[in-house]
Amino acid sequence: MINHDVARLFNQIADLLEIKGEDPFRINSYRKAARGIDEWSEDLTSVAQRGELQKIPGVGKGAAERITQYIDQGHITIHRELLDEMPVGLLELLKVPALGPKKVALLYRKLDIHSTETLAKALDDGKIESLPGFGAKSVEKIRDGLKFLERSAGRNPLALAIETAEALADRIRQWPEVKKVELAGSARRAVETVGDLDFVCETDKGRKVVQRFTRISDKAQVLAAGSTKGAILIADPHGHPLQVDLRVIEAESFGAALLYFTGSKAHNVRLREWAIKKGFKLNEYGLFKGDRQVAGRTEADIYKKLGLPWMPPEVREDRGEIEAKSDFSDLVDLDDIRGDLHVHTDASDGRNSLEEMIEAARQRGYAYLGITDHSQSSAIANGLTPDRLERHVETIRAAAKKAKGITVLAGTECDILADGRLDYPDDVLAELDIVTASIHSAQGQDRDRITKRTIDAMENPHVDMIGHPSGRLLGKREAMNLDWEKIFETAARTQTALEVSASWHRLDLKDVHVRQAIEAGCVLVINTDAHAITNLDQMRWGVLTARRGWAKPENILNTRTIAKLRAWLGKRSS
Ligand code: DGT
Ligand code: CA
Ligand code: CA
Ligand code: ZN
Repeated sequence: MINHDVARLFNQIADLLEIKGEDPFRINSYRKAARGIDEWSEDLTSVAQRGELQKIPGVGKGAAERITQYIDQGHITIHRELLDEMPVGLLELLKVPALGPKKVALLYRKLDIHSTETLAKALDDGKIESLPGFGAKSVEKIRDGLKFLERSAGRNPLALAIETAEALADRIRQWPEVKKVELAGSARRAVETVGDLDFVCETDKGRKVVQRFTRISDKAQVLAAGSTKGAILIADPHGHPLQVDLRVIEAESFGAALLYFTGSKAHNVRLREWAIKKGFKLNEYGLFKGDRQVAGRTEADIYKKLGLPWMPPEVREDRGEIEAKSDFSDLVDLDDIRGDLHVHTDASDGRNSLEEMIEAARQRGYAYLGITDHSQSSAIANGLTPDRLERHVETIRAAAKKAKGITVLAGTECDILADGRLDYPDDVLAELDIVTASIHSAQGQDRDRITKRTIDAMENPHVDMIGHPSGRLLGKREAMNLDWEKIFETAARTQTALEVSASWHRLDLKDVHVRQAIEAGCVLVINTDAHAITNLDQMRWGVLTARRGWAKPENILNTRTIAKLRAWLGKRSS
């Protein structure tokens, strides 16, 4: 499908023409054509073969010629010419949230600002305030916009994005004109980082709802406001800027819009192709047979008419889900989780006491809890020496006896040392109910060494699980350079569970590794690595990540009953 690429080129041509100060009519015709092309569900190449390009809304003779040129030559001459005569940095400037083509044009013509660097410099020099139409407020917006662009390409960790989204949705839902509001986009699909939030809102009073939306907070910056959509820039709970898009739509198209704006783009494209094969046309307004809408109110109606099961948003990535012949209704859910097997207490670096952690787990309805404080080499984490561990285990066993309705397992999160040894001797590990082994040091070792460290740990019969296997921290630290194939093969053979760390900083294993591990026959375990009772709530991020890897309850150790868990642990250490 080349449609999206062609539409993007057309929009870029329009932007560049606008910066140049060309005829608004001509600019507008490029934008109209871009919209028509982007919404057209059939590949342009086939349309061109039949000589029917001009049937696409917005596409006239000139646009049709340019599309043909793209198909024949892979580029569009006018686009090349514009890029030749204008600095490429202008395209980057157009990505700054507070800057549209009009403002970029002014900055370029009056101050020769043609890149994010020259923009940053002009901001520092205080030059922009002097331009007509650029008050202190819009300068502030540009400054924020630039920061937003610079900060790891503007992506936010999933958990922060969803927390922000849920708070916004609660507000939006209360407006009298709103019948329904749903989160869409990458956040609904639970992608590990989120570019911007997307909401789809059912209403007959679109303009009014958009107006309310742009006033949702006095700190929000308004990026766009119209009759069908609004966009604002707000701050997430950690003060990072986050763009929020809201689309308003009437009831008969709500499901179609939700489906479209949930994406992913790749899933949409595949679904549209599938629809065409079945003689339908699919867009964000509905599923059509000729001009007649045959579905659109709900996502489920649309999938059903297409002969497909409703697909959970987490699998909508064009990773084989449409062809899968699976209805995905049996993916693991938060309700399936019966316990958490990796938590810390104030015996090492946790904030809460053993009793508090047990009580919090019991209140969540968990059947079991694994206490896994740090081992001796984790000095900054107040890791336990064998002597302290021995006393800690006694305390845990005493508390376990008193705890009602929950089984408490005594364990450790044992460091895998830089030389590959474990941080406790085997006879110490043998006394424990559960052992997680994790790497916390020398993460930069080469692939062979770091892989061998993990594998050696798995070969130890006392080691039940590997904690946060890749060691990555979202947006902060890269994953270790591991040979995943070997890791999965060894984990499957030794039946060592691989953790899906639910900690919002980690999500580790990540989605694609979850899927590979399952295909390799591994057992997974979703743990929070909680260092405080409130962290137990992070289980949901791990479950979402596992669902993105198509995990079912039977793939996840901590969906098992305590009896089955005990049986599994018993088999391993014999
Ligand atoms: P993000 O925001 O970068 O984390 O990722 P998304 O997936 O939320 O992407 P976004 O916000 O640009 O657009 C939301 C959804 O809208 C996207 O997942 C699919 C749909 N969409 C947006 N643009 C296009 C497009 O050009 N073609 C198609 N087929 N779908 C699109
Ligand atoms: Ca988005
Ligand atoms: Ca968006
Ligand atoms: Zn831990």
